Amino acid sequence: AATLTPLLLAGSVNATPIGAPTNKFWWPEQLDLSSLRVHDVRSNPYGADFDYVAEFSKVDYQALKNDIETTLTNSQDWWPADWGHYGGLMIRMAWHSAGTYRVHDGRGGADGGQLRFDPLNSWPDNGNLDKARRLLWPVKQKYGRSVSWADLMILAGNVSLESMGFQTLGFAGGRADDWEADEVYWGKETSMLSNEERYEGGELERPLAAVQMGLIYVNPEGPNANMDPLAAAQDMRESFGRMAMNDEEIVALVAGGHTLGKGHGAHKPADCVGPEPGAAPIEEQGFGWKNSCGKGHSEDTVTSGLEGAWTQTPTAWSILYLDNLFRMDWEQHTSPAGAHQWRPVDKRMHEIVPDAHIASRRNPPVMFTTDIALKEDPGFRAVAERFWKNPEEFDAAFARAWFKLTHRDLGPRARYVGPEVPEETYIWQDPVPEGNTLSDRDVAKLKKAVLKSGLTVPQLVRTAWASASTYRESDMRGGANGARIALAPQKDWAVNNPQELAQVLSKLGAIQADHGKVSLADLIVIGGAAGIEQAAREAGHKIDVLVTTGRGDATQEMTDVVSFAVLEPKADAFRNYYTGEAYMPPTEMLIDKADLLGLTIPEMTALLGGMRVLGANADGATAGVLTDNPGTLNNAFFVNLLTMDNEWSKSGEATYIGRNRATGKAVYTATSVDLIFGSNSELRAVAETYASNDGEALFLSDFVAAWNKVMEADLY
Ligand code: HEB
Repeated sequence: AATLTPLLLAGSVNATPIGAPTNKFWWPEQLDLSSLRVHDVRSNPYGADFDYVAEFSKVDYQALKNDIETTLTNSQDWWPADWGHYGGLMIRMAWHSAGTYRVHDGRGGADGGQLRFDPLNSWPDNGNLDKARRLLWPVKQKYGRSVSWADLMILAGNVSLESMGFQTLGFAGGRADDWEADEVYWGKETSMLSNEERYEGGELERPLAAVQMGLIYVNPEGPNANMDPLAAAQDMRESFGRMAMNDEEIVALVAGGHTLGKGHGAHKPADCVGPEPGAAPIEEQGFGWKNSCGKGHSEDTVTSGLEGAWTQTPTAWSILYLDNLFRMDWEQHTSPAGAHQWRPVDKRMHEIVPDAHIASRRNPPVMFTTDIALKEDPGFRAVAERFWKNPEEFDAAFARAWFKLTHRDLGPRARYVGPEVPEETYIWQDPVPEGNTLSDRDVAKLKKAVLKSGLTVPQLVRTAWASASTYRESDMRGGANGARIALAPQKDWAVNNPQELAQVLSKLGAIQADHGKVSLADLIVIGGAAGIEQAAREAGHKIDVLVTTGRGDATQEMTDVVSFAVLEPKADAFRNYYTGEAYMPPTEMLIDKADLLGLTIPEMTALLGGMRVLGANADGATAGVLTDNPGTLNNAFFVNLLTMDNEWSKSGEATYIGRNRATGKAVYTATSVDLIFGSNSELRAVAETYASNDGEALFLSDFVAAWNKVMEADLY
């Protein structure tokens, strides 16, 4: 009989042997399109038609919560619970699942259940959260497709809080699981827990929010472990600010979270702890950080290296965290793992905390430098003292901040599912009142009215795009619904040419008033559709751009100006717009925007080429308008980009000039986000399909479909 070769046994049957250089290695500067290809439905074992919301709606929610609650106190010998209760561990998992969220690009957060995948799965800050998920596996297994990991991790945090005596505001489900890691920029560093690359002139690089690679937010020992509570406070403000949290919310979250559970640093990590899950040997079966000291768990556990509980009752909700913080004086000391932390100066306090595993042992309460920051920083202190003296205020603030933390990236309330959705609306949910659905006849009438108003095709297209394209799939904020383009801060954004926008909106406003039933939000989209139909007619094509209606108009009071400011485009390749404030080069910002809009590579290509010939550039700029008849919807952009009749040369930082090869005459100008569709081999392949003689019909239908995808992205 044939025997398997050792090579096969070792599993070396990959298409690419380990370590073989990829295109990224050979040509690191090449534009990376991969973020537009992740989350392919082929990776989803439940298939394209799987409707998670429908599945979750059917769950016996109370039974699910009961099962989680039972798990919390059913201590397992392979990972015994501290004080017989897994609540602290689960709350930390929920917070780390949600806490990667960042406002600048809306990425990170609990949705998708990304904590299951590397890099997050293996980040040093997520140490031993692999155990938390494995403890929940029997519950996940029992409910299968009807509860996602993404929901389960957050719900486990809620049930833990409730089981320990805290009243939460509730829970909304609806986070469908991803099946692979998101492509997220987590920083340039090439080693964990370093930050040498992410500060420039003291400013944390956008869109990052964590101060070090591999941390959810900040270093518990202060910036670069400097043990300086005031400097730690600055880091906390910056990082939590990028999670949309203010002083009040920061204090509530940190004090509330550290009311429960403990840190783990029983031994020096170097002596005991094996590789993280991503690097662990196959027989570890997805676990990491195998601990070879003592029992390897319980009183020998090593996670962060910081050791100890903050309160005397770490499995019961209380005011003791703030009470301890303010009543006691704190001195630095070193954990058994060698980490720097704080304990009470008063030695009598060193035996007030029962040990998590050894009945005869008692320990001091501890604080980390980031906890001491709540006492030392004047801003934090004012809030913390108020909470300390008014425990009900503390409870209410923690409940609100916890709900926001864990639901912020789930998108608008329309996406919330389940029996525990709070009645109250919060401004961070970007509320939008309901609108009216219009008949086809109404829409047709409005399209005519808009075209008769004197508004031009570029104006209509630009305005609709400006309204809808703020949408980002990452946290489902922005979009056309609400017509916030007519409100501060959006109406004043440079990219929207405030003066022109005001004129367009006033004309549309008149039509809206005349009609009576249509919302401004719908009318803006109807205007865009009318403009596109008109431009297609100019090219001799009769097309019908369908419009879904029902959008409402938000008011200024419903709009958090500060929180909307982060949606301002510093670059928008589709409008050939780029500013020095963009945090990546133009072509990378193009991919980023396409990714945030949820576009595929063909959709991105068709949209950009279409927007150019429609003359939709910001401020009517002509770069990339590779057509002799702007305002005419055809495939001219692609034909004129790919033709060998023209030759391109650089004319500025990212601007180019195209000259006729025969006459030398300058015919077009363009930017790098135009020329990339001829230069990048994979984008060129798509551009060719639209430039071909049989490509115009395909282009038109792809353009309209992609356009509508953007217009409707925020309708749930
Ligand atoms: Fe936390 C724990 C840090 C915030 C909740 N913390 C923990 C630890 C650390 C930390 C280091 C330890 C871990 C171990 O195991 O070793 N935090 C931190 C920091 C911060 C925080 C730095 C910022 C400042 N937390 C937080 C928040 C929350 C929390 C916000 C919620 C809300 N934590 C928590 C808990 C715990 C912790 C619950 C416990 C866990 C257990 O028990 O296991």
